[in-house]
Amino acid sequence: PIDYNKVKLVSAKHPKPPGVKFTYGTAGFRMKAELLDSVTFRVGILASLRSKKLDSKTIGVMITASHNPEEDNGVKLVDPYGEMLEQSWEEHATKLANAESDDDLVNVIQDIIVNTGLDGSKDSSVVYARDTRPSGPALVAAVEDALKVLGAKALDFGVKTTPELHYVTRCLNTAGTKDAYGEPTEEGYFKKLGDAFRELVEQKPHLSALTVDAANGVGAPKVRQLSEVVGKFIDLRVVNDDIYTKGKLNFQCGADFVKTQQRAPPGMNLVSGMRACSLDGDADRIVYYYADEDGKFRLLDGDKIAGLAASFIIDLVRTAGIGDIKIGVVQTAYANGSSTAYLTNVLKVPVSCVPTGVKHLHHEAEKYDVGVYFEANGHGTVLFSSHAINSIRSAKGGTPEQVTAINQLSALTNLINQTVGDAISDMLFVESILMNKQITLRQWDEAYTDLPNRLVKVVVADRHIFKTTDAERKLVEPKGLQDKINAIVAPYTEGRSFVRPSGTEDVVRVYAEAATRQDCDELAFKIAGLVF
Ligand code: NG1
Ligand code: ZN
Repeated sequence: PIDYNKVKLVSAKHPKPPGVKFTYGTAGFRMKAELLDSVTFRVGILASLRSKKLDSKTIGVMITASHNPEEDNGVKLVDPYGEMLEQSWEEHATKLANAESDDDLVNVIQDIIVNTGLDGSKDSSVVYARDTRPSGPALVAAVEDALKVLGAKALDFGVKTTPELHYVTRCLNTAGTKDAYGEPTEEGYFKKLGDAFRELVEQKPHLSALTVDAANGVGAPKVRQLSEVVGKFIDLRVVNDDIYTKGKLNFQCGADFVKTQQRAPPGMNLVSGMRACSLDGDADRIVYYYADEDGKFRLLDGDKIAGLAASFIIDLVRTAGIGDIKIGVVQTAYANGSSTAYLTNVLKVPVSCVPTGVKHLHHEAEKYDVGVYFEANGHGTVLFSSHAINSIRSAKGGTPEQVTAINQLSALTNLINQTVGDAISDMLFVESILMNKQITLRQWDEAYTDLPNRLVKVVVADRHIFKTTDAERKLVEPKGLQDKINAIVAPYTEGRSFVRPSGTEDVVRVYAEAATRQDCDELAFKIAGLVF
């Protein structure tokens, strides 16, 4: 049973900053690190409660603020199979974080116990990890205090990428079952990826070196470790790998910088012929890029990865002769209009549009046998249903081509991290496709031409007054604003624009695309002016 007096005593060492209102958003709790001590302690408590609720299955806790500045941090929970925390528990998280006093905290814990019908006397088990942020160790200590006071089994997974934590959580909970996902260790993770990658590319000629911008984050040491496993097949050159100098994390580098600035990180010296990609601060996003013959920067973002992935898998399934496999792609409103047109008209694959946030994409992708989902910013993965996996594993194949395609599909189910978007796994996935097709980044890029687009942040007094519908593509509130947006967009050729409140920052985001760069910028400017 839970010793509430002890909870209060330890909670007193992790006091809530008065007056601050916390919300468990699309990326868990995320803000300036100095505000997070009490939140992280309480998330530790929630992790233990969640484990008790789920028959002592292991729950994951990740401490990271992804692509956000180094002085920020964040904390989120991972459910037993590596998914995001079940939505109904987000509310419990928010209530726990906002309990003003230690007594209130105990009341909220007791409410959660009653509300969810969990048995407080059950054992609990929690695995946790952090990225390279300097604030990480202190926040880990806060989680550990919580686990100790609740008597939870605590597994410190150390400094890891977010997707590694998702992976290990699933491994721990499936060990010894028919759904076993892999060895619950970092070595197991790299071995699983490495074996699958080798299977896919062993016979293929090598490509030129790939420069990997690791955002001065946890991706740097991890890509180096990966290199030890796959170095025979792929030449990885890590840049922006300084995880020790203060202030460097995500600063003028990384996937978010490259995607939003639409340029290479300064200092990379991207020249024509080079192949490059950028990870974000916790290595769950990746974007590719190159310079064309004129030295002009060209981005291959999450939409381009989704197109490449879908086309490769469609071909494999067709060649393998496995019928009855429904392939679909899931995007958000931020997907470039040209990518949606390419998927729909050229690949002829069904496309769904869902609200921003991985959980929405993930759930929608689960509706297909093979569900490809990517956010334009480079976060995404491919999900294989158990029907798809069984069909692939039981397929025999009559011809050598069929056998190869079946083996490749089977390897893909191991290469792709099916718990969450994973920059390292996605990078190997992309590389294996490029090696199989023997194509350059430029040739990949030729599938379709992006419409010029612009994403702007607008700081407003209260972003919560903005309410959206239709997968966030239309505003329902403030009343009348959507009509004004429509009127502004109407005259622009291939014009599209929408406005939504961010779920991770205190801003409203304005997205615009149009046939020309000038039109697009003008459109974004006008719509931002409306919102402001
Ligand atoms: P918000 O702040 O809700 O726009 C951002 C990204 C999402 C997602 C989350 C979680 C954009 C436009 N939005 O969400 O795609 O990645 O962060 O990290 O890139
Ligand atoms: Zn991230």
